[in-house]
Amino acid sequence: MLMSSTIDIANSFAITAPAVRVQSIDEGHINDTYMVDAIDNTHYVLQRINHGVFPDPQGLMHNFKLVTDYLHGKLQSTGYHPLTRRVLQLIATNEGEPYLSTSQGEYWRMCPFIANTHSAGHVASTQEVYQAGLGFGDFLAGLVDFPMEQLTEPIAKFHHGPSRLAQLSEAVIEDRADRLKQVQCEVEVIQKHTDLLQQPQHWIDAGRVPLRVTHNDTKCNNILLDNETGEAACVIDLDTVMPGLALYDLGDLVRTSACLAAEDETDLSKVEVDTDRLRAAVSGFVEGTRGVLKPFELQSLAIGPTYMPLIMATRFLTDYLLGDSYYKIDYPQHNLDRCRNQLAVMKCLQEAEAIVLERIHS
Ligand code: ADP
Ligand code: GN1
Ligand code: MG
Repeated sequence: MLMSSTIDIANSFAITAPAVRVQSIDEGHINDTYMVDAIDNTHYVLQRINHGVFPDPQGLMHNFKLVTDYLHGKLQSTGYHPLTRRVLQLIATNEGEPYLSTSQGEYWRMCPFIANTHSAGHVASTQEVYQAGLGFGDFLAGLVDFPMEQLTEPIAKFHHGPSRLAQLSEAVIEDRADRLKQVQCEVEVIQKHTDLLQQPQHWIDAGRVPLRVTHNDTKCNNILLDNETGEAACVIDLDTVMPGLALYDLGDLVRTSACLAAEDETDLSKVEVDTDRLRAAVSGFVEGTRGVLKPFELQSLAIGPTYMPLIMATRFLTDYLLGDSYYKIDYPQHNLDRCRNQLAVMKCLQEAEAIVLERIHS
């Protein structure tokens, strides 16, 4: 069947009444996301999975279903009291499939729209950052007994520093978009931080930190907060849930919430750390994990706030050198601006290590 519009796509899912309106939600760098209104005044989120970024959408959706079913099962079991009350839930297609794959090779999924919530973004208040930390920590703790071997890796070696460095080196050699001359300085800065890029994998190899089911994309806007209570309501954007380290999840939250500038702010004098928000992120996250993290793992969290912006800077620069094939961009230098911004974030988060340790031991 040829699908003509997003309304047709929306009506391929088993919703309670016909979809009548579809609006684009322009947040996020990866998927195409739409809000769908149905005639009975119910609302949904419809997403086209970015097939270029995720080479195995079936595997990704397999993870999504397993993880959300598991968390729903836990929510319904007596005695489990999560801090985050809602869990995303897939709406099946009219054929009873968990997602739609079209004859054009597209993959779509639908979930209920979580109403009366907002995502905080980089302008979050200290209290919102604390709640985001609680929610992401709670997500990790909720999956502590999940059978990790059942998950596929939607993107291989997603936060693996040595691989990201190797990808950058290959992009430098290829210089496909003839941009290397502009970015020699950024390449050098990243290469100077090879030790940091290797540190988490060294710890994994030495058995010092355990792999857990982590979210791996704990940007501040990937958690919805309740508009009335301000509490963490629902963790979203589950595409990258896979084995990872707790330090990735704390690190990405700090990266996106403790600095006072947007990820693509070009006035780097605005990239400053707000130590209250930094402390709030750490306190929320650690409390949210409710004792599941081991002693060295807790200490390892301290490098998350510099490791994650370094990983992002490496990825943005690689994409810039490769001609912008991965991230959505708004203008030609967008990825380079993001890279420079993330290097500034890493620099200003150098002091975070001591603050994280102090918070953990308090
Ligand atoms: P991307 O992978 O492109 O970042 P997300 O899954 O994060 O996509 O969705 C993009 C945006 O859509 C989110 O930042 C959030 O604002 C909104 N969103 C996604 N899912 C829901 C939902 N179930 N309810 C309400 N808003 C949502
Ligand atoms: C992407 O999907 P979104 O916008 O939440 C990216 C993350 C990066 C982030 C940088 C699958 O996240 O890894 O941290 O952009 N997601 C993927 O803003 O690559
Ligand atoms: Mg997102």
